[in-house]
Amino acid sequence: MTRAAGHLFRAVGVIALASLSFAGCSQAPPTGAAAKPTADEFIAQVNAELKPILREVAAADWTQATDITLDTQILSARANDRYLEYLGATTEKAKGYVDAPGTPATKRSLMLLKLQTSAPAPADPAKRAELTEILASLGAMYGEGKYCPSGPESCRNIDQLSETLATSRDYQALTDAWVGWHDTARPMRPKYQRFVELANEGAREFGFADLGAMWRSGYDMPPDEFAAEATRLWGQVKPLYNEMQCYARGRLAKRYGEDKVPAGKPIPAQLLGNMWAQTWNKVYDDILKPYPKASIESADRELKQQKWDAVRMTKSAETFYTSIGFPALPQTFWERSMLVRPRDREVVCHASAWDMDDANDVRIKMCMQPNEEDLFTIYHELGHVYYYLWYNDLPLLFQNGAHDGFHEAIGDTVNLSVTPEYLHRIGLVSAVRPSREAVINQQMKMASEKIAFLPFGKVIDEWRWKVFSGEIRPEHYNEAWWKLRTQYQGVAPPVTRSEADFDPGAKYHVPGNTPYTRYFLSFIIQFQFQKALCDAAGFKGPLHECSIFGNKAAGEKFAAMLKLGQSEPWQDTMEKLTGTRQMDASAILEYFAPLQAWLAEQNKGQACGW
Ligand code: X8Z
Ligand code: ZN
Repeated sequence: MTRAAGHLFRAVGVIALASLSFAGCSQAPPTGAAAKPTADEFIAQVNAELKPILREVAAADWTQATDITLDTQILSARANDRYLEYLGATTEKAKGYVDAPGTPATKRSLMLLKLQTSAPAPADPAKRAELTEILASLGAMYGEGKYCPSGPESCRNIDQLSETLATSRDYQALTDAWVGWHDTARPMRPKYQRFVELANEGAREFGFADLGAMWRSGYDMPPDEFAAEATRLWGQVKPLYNEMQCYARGRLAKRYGEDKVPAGKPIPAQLLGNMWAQTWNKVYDDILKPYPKASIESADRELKQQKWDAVRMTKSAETFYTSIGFPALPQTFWERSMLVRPRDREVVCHASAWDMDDANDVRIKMCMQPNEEDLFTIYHELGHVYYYLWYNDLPLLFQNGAHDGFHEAIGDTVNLSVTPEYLHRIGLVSAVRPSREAVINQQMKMASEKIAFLPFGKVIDEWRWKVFSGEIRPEHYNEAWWKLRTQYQGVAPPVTRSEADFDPGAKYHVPGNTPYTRYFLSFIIQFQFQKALCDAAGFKGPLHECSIFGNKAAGEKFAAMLKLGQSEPWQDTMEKLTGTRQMDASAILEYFAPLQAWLAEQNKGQACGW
C-alpha cells in the first residue's frame, strides 16, 4: 500500500490542534495570542503536525495487520480515529484559506489536504469511532478468513485456497475452493453497508457529492472528466481483451468440455487460475501456452527446485533496482519487514509496502512463496518502497505518487524488464531458442497477466462508485457486482449467487477500502513509462524485447520522476518522463501488437463475445 492507500490512509491526532485554533471556545483569545497564521504558515504547521500522528497510525496499522487480535484492532481504530479527527478539523480550517495569498506549493497542499484519506469520517465523534471500528473489523475479517468444510482440522486460508485455484484442474475441486472462500465474505455485508453510509457522510462534510466523487477528485482534473478518461482508456484496450477472452475460452473448452465452457458465453470464473479471475498466468503453462514445444516457461519449477526463499527473492528484486543506480535497501527494512506467513498468529497476507513516516523506515508485508507470481509481486512492492525513499525529502503532503496509478506502476514497469533473457541470466528459466513461436508464447504469458487484468481493474470501482452514489442499493449489491463482472470480464459465477452473498468482500481491496482504479491506470501507464525508459537507455528494438536491467541512464530518468512525488500535477510529471501529458494505451498496444495479430488469426470463425 502507499500511505495514501491503507484502509484509512493518513489518519491523525488531536493534540496538534490546540496551536491552530480556538475552536469550540467562545471566549476572546488570551492576550498575546498569535494572529491567524498565513496560508503558508498554516500548511507548514500541518506538515509538521501530521508527522507524529501518521507515525502512530502506521505503527498501529502495522501491528494490526501483522498480528490480528481484538486488542490490535482497537488500537488501530483509535489511532485512525485521532487521525481522522485531525484531518476533519484541519480541512475545516483550510476552508478559511481558499482565497488567501500563498505560494503555488501552498495552494496545491490545500487542495491535497482533503484527499489524505480514502475514508473520510463525519465530525460526530460517535460516528467517527463507529467508522474506524468497522474498518478495523473488516480488515481483520478478511485476514482471518478460512474455509472449513468439515471441522477445524479441514480449514484452509486464502493462500491454500488460491493454491487450489492455481493448480487444480478438477472442475469440482475448483468450484468448491471458490465457493468456500466467497462464503467467508458473507458476514461483511451489513458492516460494509454501514461503512458506505458513514464514509459518504464524511465525504459530504469534506465538500464532495459522495465518497466515489472524492476518490475521483485525486487526478488533477474535474472528477467527471477523470471518469471519462478511464472509460476512454478501457475503450482502447477492450478489443484486445475480447480476443484474449475468446482464445482462453476455446482453450478451456478443450480442457473442461463444451458443456462446461460453451462458446459465446461468459467463462466460469473458477477456471482461470485465480480466485478473482483477475490474472490468468497460472493457467499459462498447461492451458493457454500457444506452442507447447517452443521455449518460454514460467520460473515456478526452478524457484522450487533451487529452494529460493523469501530473502533471496527480495534480494533479487533489490539487485535489479541497484543495477539501475538506486540505493541499497536500509538495514531496518530487513529487520522489520514480514516476508513470510508467521506460524503463530493471524495476519493480513495480501502484499503491501509501508512507509512508516520515519526517515528510512520502509517495510514489506507479504506471505511469499517460491513461485513466479510472488517473485513479480516482490519486484512490484519494492517499486512502492523506492518511491517512498526517493520522495522522502519533500514536505509531507507531497510525499505520494504523482497520482495513485503512478505508485502502482513503478514496480510493474521494472517487471516489464524481467524478460526471458533476464530470468535465464538469474538461473530461473532455460535459454530461449529464438523463434516466432517463442515470441508468441512470451506475449501470451505476459498478456495472461497484463491484458487479462484490465477489465477487473476497471470493474471494482465501477461497482463502488455506483454503491457510493446510491445507484446500486444494498439489496442489489451482489446482483450488480455480477452484472458488471460479466459485462466487463466475460466471466460468470460458478454457482448461482444471491443477496445472502457478498462477493465483492472476497477481494482484499473492498474490506481493505483501497481504491482500485489505480491498478487499471497503472497497467496502462507502465507501458508508457517503459517506452520512455527504453528510449533513455538507447534501446532500438521492439518494445517487448527491452530490458533496462543495469542501465544507469534509464535509472536516472526514473529517479528524477520519483523524486517529484506529488509536488506538481501528474500531467507535468508524466510529460517530463514521456513527453506527453496524457495517459494512453498506444504503448501497451504497441507492446502486444504481435499477439493481437496472432489472436485475430486464431479466433477467425469463432463465436467470440458473450
Ligand atoms: O494489491 C496489489 C499489490 C499491492 S498494492 C499486491 N495488486 C492488485 C491486486 O492484487 O489485486 C497488484 C496488482 C493488482
Ligand atoms: Zn501495489
